[in-house]
Amino acid sequence: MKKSTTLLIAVAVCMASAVWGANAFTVNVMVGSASGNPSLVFGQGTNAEQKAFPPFSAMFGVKDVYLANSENFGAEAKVSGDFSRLGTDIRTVSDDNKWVLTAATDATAYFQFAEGEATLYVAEEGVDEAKPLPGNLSLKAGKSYTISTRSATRAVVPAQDPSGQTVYLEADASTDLYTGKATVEKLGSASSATLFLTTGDGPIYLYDGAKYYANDGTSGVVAPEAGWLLSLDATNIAYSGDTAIVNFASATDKLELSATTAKAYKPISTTVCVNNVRIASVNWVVKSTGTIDFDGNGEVDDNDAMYLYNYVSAGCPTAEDEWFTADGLADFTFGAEEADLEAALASLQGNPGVLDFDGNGEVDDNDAMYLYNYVSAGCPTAEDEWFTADGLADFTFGATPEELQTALDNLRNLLP
Ligand SMILES: [Ca+2]
Ligand SMILES: [Ca+2]
Repeated sequence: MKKSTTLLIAVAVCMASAVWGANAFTVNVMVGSASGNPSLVFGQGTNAEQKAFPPFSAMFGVKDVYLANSENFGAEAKVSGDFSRLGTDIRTVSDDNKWVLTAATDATAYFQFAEGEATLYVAEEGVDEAKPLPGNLSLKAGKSYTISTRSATRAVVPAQDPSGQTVYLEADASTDLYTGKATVEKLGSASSATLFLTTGDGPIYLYDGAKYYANDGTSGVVAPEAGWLLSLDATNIAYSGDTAIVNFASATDKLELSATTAKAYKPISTTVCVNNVRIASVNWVVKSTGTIDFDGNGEVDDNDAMYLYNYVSAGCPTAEDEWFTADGLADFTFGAEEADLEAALASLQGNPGVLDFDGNGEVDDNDAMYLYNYVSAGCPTAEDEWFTADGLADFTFGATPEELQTALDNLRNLLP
């Protein structure tokens, strides 16, 4: 009985492969907004190596990860093979391939095919059934989501927590910049390392404690005004393109790195190699708390304000409240299509914490009106000094000056 069952399954799998075949494709993953640069790219069977732009999540292959990159996993290498997949994509076209997405904070991920197409399914950790991968997916912090071309796929729990390789930069209130630190263990007694730096946008400068180095090979003592600043205890930095060769300044077995940037810059990734062995990849990410561009069209406008108004009016229904559908967000909006409404609902339900703009512990009419007033004023930033917290007060009830100020600070931080 057991044998025949096995045989039946084997035949069914072969037939499925023969009928459907497996396609080459790549998918762009945008986090927090459907527009702009992808944060990640995954796929299979593509020729070009994809640069990794890891945000606060990391996607890596499971099936062939150790085989395809075995040369990167010497016995001394201290990183999991999983991570090497970030930059190289899965080359083998196979229905057995899986990609595991994990999130360190609640977020909405948007998926768009960049090349080819395939029918994809997603299985959430702790949920038995896989479902067709939607155009946008609400990710819950700490969960893993396994994407596959197989409808019967089960969620894979990653062997290594990718968040351990990601540094979330925290806001420094005194400078309005974001900062974070990482420690990389050096390999043996090596005295130098090669750093590979990748970024979605914005320049990266290196700082050795005395001089600033730019990637055109120049250096100076004046701090750069914009971009990423990466400090490290190194000397004799030779920085060109996206590669820097550095000598360790101290003989300790650790390399200390710290990064500073402004909110506007997308995540960067630092890969440290010693003697041609990758010893660590650190992803530097400005801590994201969500967005008020609920439909992900790249703008915060009247529609976003009305989605929230309608959502609050309906009592902030969660994903479990199946009576509430995306159409329930449509009142008073203009030109919002079904996809916009669905994206907005996913965003609203996926990031409930950020909607309590005034921090009074509830998402209520006042929060909806702050956003309405803020959008009506043209979403003024901190540079627009003419706009003060009082400008959020219209149509609210009982909002204190402190709550209005908290709401304004939060709304400014949530601009895309
Ligand atoms: Ca929008
Ligand atoms: Ca509130």
